[in-house]
Formats: sequence, C-alpha cells, structure tokens
Amino acid sequence: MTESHTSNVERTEDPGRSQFVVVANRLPVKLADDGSWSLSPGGLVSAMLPVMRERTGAWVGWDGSAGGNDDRFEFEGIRLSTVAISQQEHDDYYSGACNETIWPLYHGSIEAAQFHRETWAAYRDVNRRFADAACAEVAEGGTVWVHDYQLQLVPQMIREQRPDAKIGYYLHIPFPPLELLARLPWRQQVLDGLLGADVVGVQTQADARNVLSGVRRFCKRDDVTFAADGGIVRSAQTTSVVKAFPISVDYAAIAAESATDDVDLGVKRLRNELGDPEVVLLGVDRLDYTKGIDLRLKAIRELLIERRLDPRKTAVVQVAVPSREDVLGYDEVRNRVEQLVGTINGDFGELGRPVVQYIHKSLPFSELLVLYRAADVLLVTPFQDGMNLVAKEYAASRVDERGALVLSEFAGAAEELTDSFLVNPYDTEGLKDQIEAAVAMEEDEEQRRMAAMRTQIESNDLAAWAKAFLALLAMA
Ligand code: GDG
Repeated sequence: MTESHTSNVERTEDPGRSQFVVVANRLPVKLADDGSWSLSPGGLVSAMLPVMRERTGAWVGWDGSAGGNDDRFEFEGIRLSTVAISQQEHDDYYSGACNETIWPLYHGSIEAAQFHRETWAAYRDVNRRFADAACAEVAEGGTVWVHDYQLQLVPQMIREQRPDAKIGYYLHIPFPPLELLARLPWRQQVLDGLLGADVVGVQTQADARNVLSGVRRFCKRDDVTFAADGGIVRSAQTTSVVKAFPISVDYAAIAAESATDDVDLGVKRLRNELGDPEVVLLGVDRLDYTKGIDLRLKAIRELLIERRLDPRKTAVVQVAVPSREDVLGYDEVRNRVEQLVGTINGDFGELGRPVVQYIHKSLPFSELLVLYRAADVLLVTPFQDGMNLVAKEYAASRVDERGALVLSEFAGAAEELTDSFLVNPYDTEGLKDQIEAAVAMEEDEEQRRMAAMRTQIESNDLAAWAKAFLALLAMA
C-alpha cells in the first residue's frame, strides 16, 4: 500500500444512500496540513481498502485533521463521508480514551491504562456522531460494518435508530481477558455496545472466549442467554454471534507484485547497498510500544556481543513508521529504540557501514516488498498484537519460498503460522535462540516451512475473511 500523495479525491453532489457502509475511525485517506491527501497508515486500511474496492459502498470516518466540517467525497469509487473531530475531541476521544485507555488495556496493560471520566464522555459523544453519520449513509435494510476499538459503542447506537439495518462489528486488536476488562469502569457500556451488532468478529479464538466471558460476568441482565456452543448471545431485542475471523492479506496481489523483475532488481541492489551481508534481519512496525521493537534490538545486541551473530556479515533493517507521537508512552519507546540503534551501531558498526539501518518513516509498499524479499529473517516480536499483517505479507511475498519468520506467540498470527519460529518475547534467551536457529536453518527446511505458511495464507486470504464475515452477517 503506497503512502504516496493522491489527487483522485472528488466531491460528490448527490450523496444518496448505500447498501454497504463501512464505519471506521479513520478514512482510507488522510488530509495533510497543505491540503494534500495520502493513504492512511496501518493495518485496518491495508485490510479494508481491497475489500471496499471489490464492492460499491460508503466509508464513514475521520480524515485525520483537527477541526473541519462533516463532508462527502469520492475516492477510487468509494464514497467517503467524513466525521469532523475538533482539537478537544482529538485530545480526549482519540489520544485519551482510545489510545491511553483502551489501546494499552486491551494489549495487556504493557503501558498503564489511564481512566478519566471526561475522556470517556468524549468517547461516547464521538461514537454517537459516528453512529448518526452511519445511519444517514445506510439505505433501508442495508449493511453497516463497524470497525475497531475506537467505535465499540456504535453498534448499539445504530441498532437503536435503525432496527432495519444489518450491523456487523470487527475488532482488530485483542479483546482483554476478564481480569483486565474488569478494570475498565465502562466495561458494561462497552459490552452492551458490541452486542448491538448481529455479528461480533474478533481475530482469534482466545479473543472470542474473552468477549463471551466478559458478557457472562458483566452483562448481568436477566434477558441475556447463551446458546449451547457459547458463541451466540441472546437478549430480548438482539441475537449476536461472537466469532473469530482471523484477518489476512491480499495474497494473490502481493505474490504477483513480488514476482516482478523490478522487485528482483530491487533486492539485488538493496543487498549490495547493505554491503552484501550473509544475513539480513528485518523488522517492519508502526513505532508502537506493543510491537516489541526494543526487545528484538536488545536480543540482537546480545547476539552480537556473544559473537553468535557476526557484525561484519549481518545487516539489520528496522522500519519504524511514525505513529501517535502525542500519545503517552510513544515518546519513551522511540527513545528506547533509537538509543539501542545508536548503541549497536556505535559498538559494532564500521565507518560507512552501520549494523542497523533504522528508518523512521513510512515507505511505499513497493519498497516494503523489496525489503521482505531481501530479508533472510523477519522479526515480529509484539508483546500483544491483534493479528500482525506484516508477518502474513512477508510470507505472501516470498514467491521464492525462502526466508524465515520469528513470530511472537502473542500475535494473533501465531494461531495460524505454526511453521514460524514461535517465541515468547519476554524471554530474551529464548528469543535469541530462535533468531539464531532461524538464521542457521538449512535450505530445505526453510523451503518446507515457508511453503506451508504460504499455503495457509493463500487458502485463508483477505477476500475469504471478508466473505466469511459478510456471509454470516447476511444470515443474521
Ligand atoms: C492493527 C492491529 C491487525 C507498515 N509500514 C509501512 C506500511 N505498513 C503497513 C503494513 C501492514 C500494516 O501497515 C500494519 O499492519 P499490522 O497488522 O502489522 O499492525 P497495526 O497497524 O497495528 O494494525 C493488528 C491489523 O490492525 C489488521 O486487523 O493485524 O494486530 O494492531 O499492512 O504493510 N505500509 C506502507 N509503508 C510502510 O512503511 N505503505
């Protein structure tokens, strides 16, 4: 997915209403200060843009700018309906409730979650506006698909206004176990909000179990009952199916682009520029404290110190895409990461040849593909991650059936990619052993594992994910 500036954003005169409406905090494009549009970064947009391109419909979301008015545009045939967010709402709803309360809590409270009544009030208000915008956009009997942790109250708010609509909800991040959810002062509101949907989709079986145990514990209304298989919750007004739908990538598109001569040439050029190392280790992440970038650099540093990795024969590339820079915790992780990069390069680099190439910006997807194809080992070591699309993109791109994946047990992708080198990222010694094993793997073993991961992703690709979710929703 390229981050390049785009001008194909057009005003629509007659908005009409749509049979299919996606509602997400962010629109697929964001507005820069200079008035230009570019693709929004991150996993949700990577996943949903191809899904929308296959269908006609509208996308309700925020354009990333503070202030402004609600508006309607067209982008690549998709109707965009913007929900304006003021600077105060940005601070309270987005930075506050979404990214200082829910994000850390749902990712295992790696950073302490903040609980503030005033930011939660903003969360409710903004959720209400998204629900109103969705109701204005969806045609009679149409389908609304609400996405992610920023909009957990929206399904119920739509249900109250539009009982005719089919409402789906998908959570892209993990849903916390009872002991963490219990801390949230607004846990019952959240669960009631989700249960406004006919289908509540989550990434993994563990997430589905967590939603259901949250409902059992905290929705103490007499009218709530469970079907025998535990996945269906009934109340007087609604029936919700709670189910895991592991999200995926557009396997065919990635494999096709990766098989081009341009990518082959790019790989040769890149490895040459890196000094023709024997081993290229790669990390690609939003610069987020959940992703465990610092841990993997610490493990690499120790492997270099112990001479289990040879600094003259190893190149490490870490792409860290800027993210949420004004939110608590992000500054610290950036400092930790950059300090480690500096220490490793200071101790092990040569003049003109650092061991770690660190890139703190977003790259065009074509360049990510070259990196994926050039990497002997991809390191995906989050403390907690809904799925992790980077891991799946890497395998999809390896048309040469080479390359190894070191993958955290705490990424949703670990439920499926069992031919990776699974690691507990908290266990530095274990992580080091697995990196070393991945580097040392024999070629036939490498091929067997990569082929198995690719087959898994090919038969469970993004289109299959969307189709499975929407088929269940259509039956609701
Ligand atoms: C959330 C959940 C879940 C990365 N760097 C660049 C770039 N990317 C693209 C990747 C990938 C996406 O961003 C990142 O997706 P992830 O899944 O790895 O992570 P999150 O952003 O945290 O996504 C996650 C996902 O939603 C989907 O449900 O898997 O668990 O946290 O597609 O390619 N894209 C470009 N330049 C970059 O430098 N163009």
